[in-house]
Amino acid sequence: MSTAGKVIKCKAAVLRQLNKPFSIEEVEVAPPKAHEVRIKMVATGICRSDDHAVTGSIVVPLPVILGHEAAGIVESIGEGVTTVKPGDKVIPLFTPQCGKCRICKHPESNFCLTNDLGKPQGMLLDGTSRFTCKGKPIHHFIGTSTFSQYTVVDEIAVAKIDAAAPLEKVCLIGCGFSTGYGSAVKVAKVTPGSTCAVFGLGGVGLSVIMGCKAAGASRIIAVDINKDKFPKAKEVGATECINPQDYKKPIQEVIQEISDGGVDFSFEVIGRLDTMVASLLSCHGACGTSVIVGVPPDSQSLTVNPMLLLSGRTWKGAIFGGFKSKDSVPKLVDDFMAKKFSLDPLITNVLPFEKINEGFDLLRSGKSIRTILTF
Ligand code: COD
Ligand code: ZN
Ligand code: ZN
Repeated sequence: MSTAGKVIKCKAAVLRQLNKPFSIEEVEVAPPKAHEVRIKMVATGICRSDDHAVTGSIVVPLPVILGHEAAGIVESIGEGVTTVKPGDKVIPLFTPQCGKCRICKHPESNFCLTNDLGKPQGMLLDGTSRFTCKGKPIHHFIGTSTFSQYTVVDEIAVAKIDAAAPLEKVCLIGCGFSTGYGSAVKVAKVTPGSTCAVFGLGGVGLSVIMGCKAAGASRIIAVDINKDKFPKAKEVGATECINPQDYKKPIQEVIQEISDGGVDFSFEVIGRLDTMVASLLSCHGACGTSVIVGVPPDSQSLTVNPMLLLSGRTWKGAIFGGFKSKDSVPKLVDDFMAKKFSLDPLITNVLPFEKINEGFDLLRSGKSIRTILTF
């Protein structure tokens, strides 16, 4: 029996209080309104940013259904939807692409003005929620809310992908992989033969390494305080791995010494102010480019000496690897299907959705790269 046009009752992981486990609750998911799409979730990754929302270092309105790195199948569509249809395999897009705003029209930028990342409202574009629990509204999370058996997203926040794609793998293209890979190939524009340094070897940092390698970097220096991350970093392309705790001097001095004054491209993929400065100083003062990938805890800021940039450095950052999401996600899935990169090294654990709290424990203990929850 078709569920189109009807309210769907299903299970979702609801966060009601900061720093508390998720509770699996029955929620009601309203049918999609005009220009919206209801999706049956098949697989979702657990990203560090979801955990940042749990701890409050990313501030979002509660109660909320988190999750933003996922893949699923369209269950039904609202009026006027033309780019997806029921049965299509799709990836939700936490950075939407409206195609109309100044940023979408800009050839290089991707941070569409309709995004809900800066000052999150926790609602769909029309300012309302499609989720209720016992009649009370639950907030959306960056327009995606994938920790639910069903979710509703705006049409500008969903991309149709290859019908043959394995959803339990390509879900990572919804955030971690693309964020890292794009930071190397699209934001930094890593050049063949160059030297790179990557700070932080979680799922996103490893994806940066894959991007550096794909772009032809000849040296990739991987930096982490957890040496257990080194074997995997080498597997995906790091040529050397260093632990700042093994040195008395600051890590940027170590990197400058081993790279003739500084690397060509450096990446901060941790989300800490001190490592953003260390990463900046690790790239060459006259010709280096440093990219910020991590988001620091809410409202923290940095003071830097302008001379660090006047000497010729470039300092930049981007969300979602600089990719225009609706255009790029289907192409990244095609590249995955054509075996241009592998997602297997990023997937360390697969758990049923109900074990979401176990998945977060694995992330917090540093034991997992990515846990995929399957529905
Ligand atoms: N020095 C070196 N390494 C460190 C340090 C330190 N002081 N502190 C922690 N680390 C290492 C950890 O051991 C770990 O290996 C790694 O840094 C971080 O990895 P994860 O697994 O915690 O995180 P990822 O890879 O899943 O995500 C990292 C981001 C920085 C990308 C993420 O936390 C973030 O800030 N995302 C926001 C960026 C974004 O695009 N957000 C939108 C949706 S994600
Ligand atoms: Zn993420
Ligand atoms: Zn836009």
